[in-house]
Amino acid sequence: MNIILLGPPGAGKGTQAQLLVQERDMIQLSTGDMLREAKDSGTEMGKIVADVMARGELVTDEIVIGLIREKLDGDRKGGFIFDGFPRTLAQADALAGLLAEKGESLDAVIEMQVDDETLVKRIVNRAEEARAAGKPVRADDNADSVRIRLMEYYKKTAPLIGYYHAKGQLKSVDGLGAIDEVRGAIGSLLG
Ligand code: B4P
Repeated sequence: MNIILLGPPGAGKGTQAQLLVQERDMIQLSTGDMLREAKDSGTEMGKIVADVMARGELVTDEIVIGLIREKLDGDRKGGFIFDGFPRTLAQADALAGLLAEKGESLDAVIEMQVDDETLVKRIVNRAEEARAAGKPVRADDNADSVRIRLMEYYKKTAPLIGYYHAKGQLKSVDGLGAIDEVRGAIGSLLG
């Protein structure tokens, strides 16, 4: 099974992807995690993406598609969870091509619906919790970056909802409940 978790920043894509990994032995492909890893390891690519991410903007399609292409060559176990990818129509087209090359297809695109006020609260809360625990705070978890992340989402990523709806692959869940409730809703959709 290959699925996409689609939704605005802070919708809980990463949170639910990790639960699916535990329950279904799937492989989580989080472009956000891959980019943060590149940034922390100080590679050339990491230097290029660090400022873009801190501002809350999207990294170029070329870089992100390259990262996903490499991972699709690896182990697939119970299938892939695309977490935070695709985020543009160009990325969605690229993913369809990459999967077709491997004789694979998408089983579902799960759109996680959460209102803007809750998203901002969750992200600010994550920053506060990290600070209180003496842990590093994500460079993009601040009010200015969150505003830009939301603008980027509505401009570039939200059109994917119509794109996948037209293909008959879109399923939506209410992402407002507690983590366990959202997990249950996704589980029911996937069967
Ligand atoms: P991501 O790492 O994908 O981060 P995100 O969208 O902000 O988070 P997510 O929805 O996974 O929320 P999470 O579970 O963490 O992207 C970061 C940046 O990387 C982007 O802005 C961009 O610059 C770049 N990037 C990534 N992919 C890209 C792509 N394909 N193309 C271009 N650029 C790309 O949850 C957030 C918080 O809410 C957590 O604290 C969590 O504990 C909490 N939470 C989750 N579910 C909850 C629930 N049900 N109730 C209460 N709290 C909940």
